[in-house]
Amino acid sequence: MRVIGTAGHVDHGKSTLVAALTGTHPDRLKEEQAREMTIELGFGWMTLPNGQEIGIVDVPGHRDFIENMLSGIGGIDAALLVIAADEGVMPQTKEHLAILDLLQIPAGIIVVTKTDLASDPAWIDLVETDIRTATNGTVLDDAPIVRVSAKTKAGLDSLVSNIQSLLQRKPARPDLNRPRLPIDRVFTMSGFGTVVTGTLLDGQLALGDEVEILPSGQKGRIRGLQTHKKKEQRALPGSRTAVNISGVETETIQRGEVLVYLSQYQPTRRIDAHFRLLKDVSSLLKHNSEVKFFVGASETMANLRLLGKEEIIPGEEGWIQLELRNPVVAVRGDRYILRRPSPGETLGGGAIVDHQPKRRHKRFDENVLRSLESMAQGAPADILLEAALALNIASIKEAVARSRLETINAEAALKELLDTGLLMPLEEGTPTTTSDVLILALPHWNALHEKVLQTVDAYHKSYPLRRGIPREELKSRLKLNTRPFNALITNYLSRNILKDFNNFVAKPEHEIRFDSNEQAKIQTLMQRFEQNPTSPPSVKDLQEEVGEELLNALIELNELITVSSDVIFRKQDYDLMVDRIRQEIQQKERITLSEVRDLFSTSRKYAQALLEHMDRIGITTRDGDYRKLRKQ
Ligand SMILES: Nc1nc2c(ncn2[C@@H]2O[C@H](COP(=O)(O)OP(=O)(O)OP(=O)(O)O)[C@@H](O)[C@H]2O)c(=O)[nH]1
Ligand SMILES: [Mg+2]
Repeated sequence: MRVIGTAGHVDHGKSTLVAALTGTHPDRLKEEQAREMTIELGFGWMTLPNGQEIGIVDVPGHRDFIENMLSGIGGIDAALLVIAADEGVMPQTKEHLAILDLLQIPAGIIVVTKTDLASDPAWIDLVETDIRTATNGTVLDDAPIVRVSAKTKAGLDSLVSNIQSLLQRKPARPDLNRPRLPIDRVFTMSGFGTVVTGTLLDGQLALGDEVEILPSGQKGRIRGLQTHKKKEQRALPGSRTAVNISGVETETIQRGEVLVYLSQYQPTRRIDAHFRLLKDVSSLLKHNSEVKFFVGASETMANLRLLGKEEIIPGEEGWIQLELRNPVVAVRGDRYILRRPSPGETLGGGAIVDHQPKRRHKRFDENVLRSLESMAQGAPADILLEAALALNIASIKEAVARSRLETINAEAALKELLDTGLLMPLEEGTPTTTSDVLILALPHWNALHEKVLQTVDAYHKSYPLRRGIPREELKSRLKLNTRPFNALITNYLSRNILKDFNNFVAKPEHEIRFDSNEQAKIQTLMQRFEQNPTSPPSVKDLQEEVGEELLNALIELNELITVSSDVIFRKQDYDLMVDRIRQEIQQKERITLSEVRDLFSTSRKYAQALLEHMDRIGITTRDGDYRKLRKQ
């Protein structure tokens, strides 16, 4: 699932563009409609030409509402920076762009809209030159520029195909098995109760699960889940998600709180971070400033302590420690924004380096600065996990080599990742940093697991009369090499997720079941065997009579025994004949083909097929015209 968001100066046409894309105007409040201005976040969704549904967050452009914009922009996969052709780059174009850059939004498109108001294309060329100057060196440096008019609909198709190809190129949000939903809206729905919405990150939510709202710590249960107004059993990471919670009152939940599973996250009141002060802010940043801190959908006042410096001048970077007035839920790596409370101004932002520093740091301690430096590089476990993610299925040795970690760090990282289940060994064996054991990072494991179950299920649906899917076929559908495939199947068999017969695997609950029509066919077929047990109809006849699938099912179930490509007997007739031949040879030491033929009053064809079959499976051996029992 994907979510994109708008950005740009007030009145430049963001909401009108969203309305043109989705068919629904995102401004819902009376006040918004009266003032023709977005105040709160707006939401919509659309289906791309490839069938993928995406959510859209529409933000206000007015400078007074920039904090509302911040609460919705956090989890988006791509931004549409909307610029009106008649006005060009304006103050909040720049401010929103700076915010997208500080948050390191993964992708973006620059939309020059209202082109119907700028009749001279040369003017739009000038506007674009201006835009390129503004976006130079930011996350939108090489973003495509698309010219549209939401009024005449010109250029909208091109915008949509740009959105599609942009999202196709960017990986989906990972599933880290620890969902968090930064809440950007809370409301009561009559008949249902409390509903919270947000862009889901880092994991899935499932109906019925127990959840917690942090930092307040209230517990409840998921009564309903919706994505794009459709009911779901499960919400996927990266999707706009509405959660109906039982057990928590609407009034007790604040926007900015986070919905999580129990004991997976903890609120924090102190944060270490890397910070960049924007280059066109009005003044330098001093130690001990009061600032407003924004992360996820939350905001709080904070006291800022500068580490290793007396001040940061515009355009410069540094280390900071924030003491938060109210607790927030955030983790290392999250991007944040700082604003000056009054007069309101976006100062800058960066990445959280430690979300739970143990102490108030001494400001000029070389050790503290060095440790922040190395934490910013990433903890060894994160680095190893990234390496495993990049490799997909690989040996531990390969993942460690790719991570370039020193042995001692790699050992600790490996242990941590195996203990927390973020790395899954696919094979038995001691998982040391030098071992050949194949591993898989949890998100890939989850994806592979879904795919295995789906593939086997789909096969059972398509071929209900088969015992299972051939191993080779499953392997090729999963696009796996032999070793990882075998490891995976062995693992599944040992955990009873699949069962196997020779070269087939199946879901444990799968059984061949015949409907009444099939049962009638089987009965008729068996009567034909009954009439001539030792000279039954040919395989071709049987196939014509009941169809290949049904015939194969009876063979699978051992009701029929294939003796040659053309001869099939009923199990009971086959058993009798084999026993009889065995007895005859025991008495007379040997038997000829014509004796067998006469013994069962059948033809040479059947006698020969049966004897050759018995040779093949090791009961008899041929000696000239005779068959003898094979010596044990
Ligand atoms: N002619 C013309 N007018 C447009 C176009 N797009 C938007 N407008 C008009 O521009 C005005 C502002 O549009 P909105 O979509 O509300 O702008 P916005 O960017 O959402 O504004 P805020 O949310 O307040 O920041 C409205 O009167 C729209 O009708 C367009 O493509 N052509
Ligand atoms: Mg708007």
